[in-house]
Amino acid sequence: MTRLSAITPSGHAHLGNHLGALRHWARSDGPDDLYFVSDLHAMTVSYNPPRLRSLTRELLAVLVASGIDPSRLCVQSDLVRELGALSWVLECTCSYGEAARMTQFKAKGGTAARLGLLTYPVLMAADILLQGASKVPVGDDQLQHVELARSLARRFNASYGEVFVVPEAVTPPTAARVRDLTSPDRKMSKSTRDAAGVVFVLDDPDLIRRKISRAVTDSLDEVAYRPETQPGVANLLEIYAACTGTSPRDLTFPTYAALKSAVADAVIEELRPIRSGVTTLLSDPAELDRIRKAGADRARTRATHRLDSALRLAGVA
Ligand code: AQP
Repeated sequence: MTRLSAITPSGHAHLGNHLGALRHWARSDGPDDLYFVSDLHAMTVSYNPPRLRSLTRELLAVLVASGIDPSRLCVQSDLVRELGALSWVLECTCSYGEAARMTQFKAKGGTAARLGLLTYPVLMAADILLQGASKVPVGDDQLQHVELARSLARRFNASYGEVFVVPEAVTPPTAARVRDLTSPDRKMSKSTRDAAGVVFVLDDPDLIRRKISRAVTDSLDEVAYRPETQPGVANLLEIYAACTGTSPRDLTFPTYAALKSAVADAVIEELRPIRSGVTTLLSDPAELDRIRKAGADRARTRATHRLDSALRLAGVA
C-alpha cells in the first residue's frame, strides 16, 4: 500500500496544516509512502516566482522538521518533465466535460481563469498514477479529483494496456479542522489575507501568544464545548485537545483568559521543535539541497518505468 499526500506552497504552513496533516504524515510507516510540496499546483492562480521558490524551500524544511522521514519527501517540480509527459497522455484520455465538471473549477474558473486551473486535476492524477499510489488521503473537497484519477487509470488500462494502479481515496482519521482564530466560521488557511487569525508554524512564541489572546470568543463567558453556538471557544478547546492528546469535551477552564493562556502554552510547545528544526535546516542550505535531490532521485526512479510503459502503450516514444 502506497500513500501519497501533498501540501501546496500557496503561503506559510500553519497550525491547521500541522495538526490536520503534517503530524499524521510523520507517523506514516509505508515504505513507499510519498509526501511532496506541490509547487506546480501553486501556479494555477496569480503568483510571484521568487516567493514561490522560497515558500517551496521553507515548506520542505517544515516537512523535514515535522519528523517526516526525508526518504518519503520530494518537491513536485523536480519531476516536472515526467509529470508534464504523463499529464499530456492523461489529458488525451480525459474529456473536456469531465475536467469542466470539477466543482473547484466551477467555483473559481471562468473565461479569464488560467487553463491550468481546468487541467490541474489531471496533473494531480499524474502525481498519483506516476507514483503508483494506492491510497490518497483527502478531504471532501478533493474527493472528486481522486475519482477523476481513478477513471483515467481505468480508462487508460482498458484502452491501451494495464500500467496504472487504480487509486482509492481514503478519509484521514478524524483530522482536526482548525478554524481561523478571528473568523471561526472558516478554516485556518495559508492564503488568508488577515494573518491575525492564523498561527503560522514559524511564528515566534510572543506572536503566537498575542494571536491566541486576541482569538474571537463570545459573551457567554462559559468555557464549554459547543461548536454550534460557541465556535470560537470550541476551536480553542479543539486546538488544546489536539496538542495535549485529550478530548475537547473533557476540558474545564475557569475563564476565557485561562483557556487562552493554556492554549498558547500548548501551541508554543507543540511548534517549538519544528521552528527550531527549520532554523537549523535553513542555515545549512547544502543539507536541504541534499535531502531534496535524494527525494527527487527516489521519486524519479519509481516513476520512470511506469511512464515509459505508458508512453509505449500510448503509441509514442
Ligand atoms: N485548517 C485546517 N485544519 C486541518 N487541516 C488542514 N489542512 C489545511 N488547512 C487545514 C490540511 O493541510 C494539508 C495541506 O493543505 P493543502 O496545501 O492541500 O491546501 P489546503 O487544504 O487548501 O490548505 P490551506 O492551508 O487552506 O491553503 P490555501 O489557503 O492555499 O487553500 C491538507 O491535508 C489539508 O487537509
